[in-house]
Amino acid sequence: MTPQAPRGRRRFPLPSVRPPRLAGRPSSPRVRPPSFSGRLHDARTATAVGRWLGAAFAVCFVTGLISHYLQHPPPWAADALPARPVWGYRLTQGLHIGTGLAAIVLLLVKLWTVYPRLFAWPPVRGVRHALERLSVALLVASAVLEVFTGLLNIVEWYPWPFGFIQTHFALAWVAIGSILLHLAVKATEIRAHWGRRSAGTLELPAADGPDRRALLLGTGAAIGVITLTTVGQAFTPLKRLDLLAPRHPDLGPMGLPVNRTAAAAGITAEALDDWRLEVIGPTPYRLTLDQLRRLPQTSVRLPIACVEGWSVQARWRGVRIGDLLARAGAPRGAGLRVTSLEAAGAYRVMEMGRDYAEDPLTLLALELGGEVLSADHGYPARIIAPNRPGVLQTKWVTRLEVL
Ligand SMILES: Nc1nc2c(c(=O)[nH]1)N[C@H]1C(S)=C(S)[C@@H](COP(=O)(O)O)O[C@H]1N2
Ligand SMILES: [Mo]
Repeated sequence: MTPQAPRGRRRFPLPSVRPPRLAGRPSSPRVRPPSFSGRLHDARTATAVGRWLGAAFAVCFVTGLISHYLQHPPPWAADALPARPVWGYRLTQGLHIGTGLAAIVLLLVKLWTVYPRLFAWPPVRGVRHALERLSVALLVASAVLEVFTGLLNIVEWYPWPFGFIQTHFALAWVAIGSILLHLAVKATEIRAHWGRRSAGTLELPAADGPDRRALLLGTGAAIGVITLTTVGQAFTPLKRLDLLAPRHPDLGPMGLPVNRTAAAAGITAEALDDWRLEVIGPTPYRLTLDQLRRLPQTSVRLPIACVEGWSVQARWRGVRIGDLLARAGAPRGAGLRVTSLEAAGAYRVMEMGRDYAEDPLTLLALELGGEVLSADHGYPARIIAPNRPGVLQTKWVTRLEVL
């Protein structure tokens, strides 16, 4: 509580952010800057919200990098990617979407807290100040674009001409870079306002009052509600609460969501009629579906974890990829290229490093939940591997190539 504030009528005589002295301002009686008072726009509030926002962005950035490099590993890293833990990607991508959604709330609150600074006068006080404002503009623009492109991606809406993946990836670096710059520029202020009872050096004592507590609690409550009503799409014990999730984990053919249907992928009945699995390696061979079914079958429980945040564990049955590769005379440690029957599409061809190819849980699956795969889940055969993004669980597989 502000010591000098009279009880009952809470006035804040020295607002932390107010349009600074009007010196230099053209004296037009009609242009009056709005005046902001109270703790909700002060540096302590900005710091309190900012550190949660920073934490959310940090987790989102790291999990985003994990997702990116699992999908696009540099050549030297492809064989080093681990197939364990089986739930690894499910967890990191769940965190990516969860912290991304939380960051939207935090970003809006943070912008609201600091927006009075837009009215600072004069707008530029020198080179240093100009650079600082420029860096904040970059931070705000990149952070806002980043979270909103991510949000629209999880609902599969792409109202823009640029590619989502490249843009989201590049903006992540811009955002994280400008956050680090912002932290460096604001280090003194952040330090001064970090603690609960921090006294503002330039402003009124920044002790918490009911107004700030209400704002922070409200922000926390909004994040809690958004998390609880979406996290069930990946964290299935809470699936009954996932009212706001774009996907429900068991809504779809065979109790599993589908992103790309057989029809969308142009998989026709004729194409499936003379389907063969072609395996290319030192001793190439082809198999019909019946021949494939007569090979030793393995059952595994593995999740499909979509980059868009939903994930579901399911029981898959099929032939071990390791067995199929060994039969083609693949040397130990070989990688694999998988091609789908799909005519076009970003996920038609997929490669996996040796850790995945050799893993006993990696299957060319023919069944899901004890039934033959449905067309939308990749009939007649699809890849299922542990600790992999959903986009790499290729459906309608027709060719395996030893690398
Ligand atoms: N050939 C092919 N396989 C694909 C896709 C695709 O577009 N084409 N989509 C992938 C994506 S994005 C996901 S999340 C999983 C979903 O598998 P499901 O439809 O069986 O649930 O399949 C993957 N396999
Ligand atoms: Mo996906």
